[in-house]
Amino acid sequence: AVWSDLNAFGEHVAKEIDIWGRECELNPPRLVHFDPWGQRVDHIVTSAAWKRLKDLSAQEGLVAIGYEKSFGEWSRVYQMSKLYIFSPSSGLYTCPLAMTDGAAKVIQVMEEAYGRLTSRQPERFWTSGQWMTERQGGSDVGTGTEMVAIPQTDGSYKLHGFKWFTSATDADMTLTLARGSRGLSLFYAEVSRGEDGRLWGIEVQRLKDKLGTRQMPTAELLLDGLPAYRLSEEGRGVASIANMLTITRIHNSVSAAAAMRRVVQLARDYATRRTAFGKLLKDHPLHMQTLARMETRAAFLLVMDVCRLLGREESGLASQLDVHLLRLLTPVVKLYTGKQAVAVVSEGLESFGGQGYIEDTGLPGILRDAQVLSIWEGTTNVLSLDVLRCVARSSGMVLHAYFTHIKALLAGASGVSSLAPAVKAVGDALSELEQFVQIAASRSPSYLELAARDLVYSLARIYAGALLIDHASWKDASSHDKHAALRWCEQELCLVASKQKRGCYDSSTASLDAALVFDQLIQD
Ligand code: UCC
Repeated sequence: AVWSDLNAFGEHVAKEIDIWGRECELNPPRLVHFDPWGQRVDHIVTSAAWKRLKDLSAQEGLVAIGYEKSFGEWSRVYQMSKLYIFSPSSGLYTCPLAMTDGAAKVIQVMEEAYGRLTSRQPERFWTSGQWMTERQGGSDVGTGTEMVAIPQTDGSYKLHGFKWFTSATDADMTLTLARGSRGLSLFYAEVSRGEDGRLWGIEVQRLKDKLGTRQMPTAELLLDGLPAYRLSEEGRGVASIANMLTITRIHNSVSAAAAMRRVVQLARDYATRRTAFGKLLKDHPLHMQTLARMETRAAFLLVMDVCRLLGREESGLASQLDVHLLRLLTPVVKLYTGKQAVAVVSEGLESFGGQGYIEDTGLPGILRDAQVLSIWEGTTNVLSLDVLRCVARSSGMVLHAYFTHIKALLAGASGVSSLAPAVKAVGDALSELEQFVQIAASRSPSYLELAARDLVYSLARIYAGALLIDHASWKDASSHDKHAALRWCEQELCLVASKQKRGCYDSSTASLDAALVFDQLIQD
């Protein structure tokens, strides 16, 4: 059933939806502040294609599939596979879907709104925003949130403040953080209009002029008495929105893997059509080497493994090991695939030569949109620190789960002789990583902070290696599955260990880094 749905949807994407996605890029949203009679209306005008994509998202169950759970623990893998097919042609409609999915996860007790977010009926379907970023920034939301929530006599609240960055602002509702007497809490608010046509409690100040994601409206909002309901306990806002962040980070990873695959497919196709220096690009070994290095299988497996774990958790089937792995891998995979996407898409554009730089090919937009993947939903550094925090908060149990699972995957492939070099490489890297962790555990927090990025890259590369090996040792694996695993494992897998040996995280390093950045002279 899943296979036939994915096939049919793929056909639809290729033949029709892709054109809608392109239309969203060519007809970006605009903001109309006043109607012809001078009344303030703050209308975000979106293209017909954008609206069609909303209806389609409901009909295809792009959020609903994850909640209907018709395929039990595999429902998330199914839903995210569908989004993977959709994403590069979606005109960025995947962004409101990500937030809608995240909100659905958080508000399951609110029957009406939950029913709308997970509906398959276009006329009922709602999308949700996630308004977290204020003028102080979007990373340190704990201290940067100034929005206040004023309690009302009926138990509801009114929100007052300024949201500096709200994505897909044409949403029907939102989740947002605001400050009450006992710190930050999580609030639910609907976006609606009064009889005079004005938005209730909201003024849209302006739309953002962004590098990419231009298909989607992103706005600055002044909230002045927006009616809202508190969802979390008072002061538990960040912890409560964390569930939403897990979902949006997984969506981000799906989009990153999909963007990479799209550009690889385009580059591959072009190589069979374009002749230079007397032969097709595909017959130039150096060109083929370049495309072969734009590896996407590892990213795909990383993403789908996180979806597998999410599905297990949501079906009540997750072991403690699964829960730990999901917590650890969500930031790891978001961070790693986001960075990979920028590099792979950039290389993909270059493989088209000058044409990769020309707007009407549609190629530059892929790069612009890839750049956001490492920024929103937590930058690379913020997520690296999130990994350190989840290791500390679990007293190392998330890492224990990681080591245990990889060893099990490697054991499953031990009988496949053609994979032996890859199995050895991952096994050696894992030992190095265990040694690193033992040494780092006794060091200062600043030591760990300097190592955080390299640690997460190592976690991602080693885990991807194990997944590629596992996939290649499957009975139906092809020769290129094996080749992909061997190739991946030829790179430096545990860079944090080699950098540690070179003293890269020692106490003197931070001041040397600063001296380099600011051209300061150093005393010998
Ligand atoms: O909204 C944005 C753009 C919208 C567009 C979305 C579309 C994306 C889809 C794309 C598809 C195409 S951008 C906004 C982005 N902002 C962020 O993502 C926030 C980044 N910053 C962080 O993640 C930080 O690490 C913070 C805000 C979580 C750190 O704040 P705190 O206050 O220092 O937090 P703590 O102390 O670390 O954690 C507070 C509580 C703890 O629980 P308790 O109190 O029970 O111990 C943590 O365990 O929250 C819990 N917690 C988490 N739990 C924190 N992070 C997590 C987590 N990731 N998972 C589970």
